[in-house]
Amino acid sequence: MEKRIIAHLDMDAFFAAVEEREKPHLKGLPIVVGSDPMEGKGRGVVSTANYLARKYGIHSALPIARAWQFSQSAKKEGKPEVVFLEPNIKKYSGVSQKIFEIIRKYSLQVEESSIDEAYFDLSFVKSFKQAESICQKIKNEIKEKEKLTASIGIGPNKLIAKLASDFQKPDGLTVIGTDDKKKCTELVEIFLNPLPIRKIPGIGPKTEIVLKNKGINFVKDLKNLSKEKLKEMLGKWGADLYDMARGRDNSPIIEEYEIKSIGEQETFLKDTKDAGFLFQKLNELAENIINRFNQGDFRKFKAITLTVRFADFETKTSSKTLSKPINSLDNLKFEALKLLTPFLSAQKNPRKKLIRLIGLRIEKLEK
Ligand code: TTP
Ligand code: MG
Repeated sequence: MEKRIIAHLDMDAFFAAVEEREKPHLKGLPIVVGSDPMEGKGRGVVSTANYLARKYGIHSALPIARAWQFSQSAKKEGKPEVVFLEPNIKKYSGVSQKIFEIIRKYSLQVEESSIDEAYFDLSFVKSFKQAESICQKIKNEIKEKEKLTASIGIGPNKLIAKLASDFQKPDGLTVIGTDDKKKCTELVEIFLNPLPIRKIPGIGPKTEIVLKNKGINFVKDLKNLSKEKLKEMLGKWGADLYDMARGRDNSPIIEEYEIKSIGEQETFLKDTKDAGFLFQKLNELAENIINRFNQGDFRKFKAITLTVRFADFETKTSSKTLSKPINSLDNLKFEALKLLTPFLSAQKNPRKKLIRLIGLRIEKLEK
């Protein structure tokens, strides 16, 4: 295989950084973007926290009520209180598009892998040094035009680029690689060995526990396990992990993902069984989904999935594939209602549990 030079860019504290840039009076304060904390009674989660708020122990996906508690404790210690802001996804998507446009000036092969992340191919420049100077230019341009900082990692593949972009956040530029193939492999190994296993994409909290129970804490420990052993422990994915621990990854840059589904969900302020309320919320979800569907270039959809989370967090889904594809709001509302109704009776809710969240998703989109 030809030598590759791959870069990965990840914006720093993205939602919070955009808010900070637009509200100069927030400079130097801890900021959390997430659902309304309602003075500690809020039930949603943190989308992101800026680096000052992270010092309080606040991070993405933390319950917003916990974030509120952390902020109150900090206040008691005489530190500034957290500024809580609600997300404005439309605004962040706009900024995201501008960032991707800047990257596209320097590379023709770009994979937008999330709202604030992209992989891009720089193999055409032939040297890691040149790739580094291009990435420095990208960072400078983002800083100048968008007043935001990004972290970029460069490596011989997507795996190493992604790990490298995370290595010196915020405002980092990390190169793991060199033009000599053998030396490059050595550099990659030196970089990977001491990383905690949790850093490897795909190792989540559950796999982490399985591996830690076997005394595997760092990437270098992973290398003591044969491919067969890893497969036995983790299934087919174990074989990929065997290669990843050695810094090997051939996955290509995927320029365009096909949108496969459109979904929305809502956690209620209070757990409920009120049918009128639930039907109204379901209608609102359907309206938002149809709006997003109409903005895209799909014409019909054929499947619908409803998610119900009960007060005790038990979560159930119910799906229906239609005999004929549909596209109207009324049809979606009607089908969604049919999926929800059994959860309000003994049929799918025999213990009459209250409902905490409902989610609706349309799938099998057709052009
Ligand atoms: P991340 O890149 O994971 O986080 P970040 O950009 O805020 O911070 P970092 O400097 O560590 O990269 O996610 C990008 C955005 O996606 C983030 O600003 C908010 C949103 N997000 C959520 O809404 N919920 C989540 O659980 C996560 C992880 C991110
Ligand atoms: Mg980010």
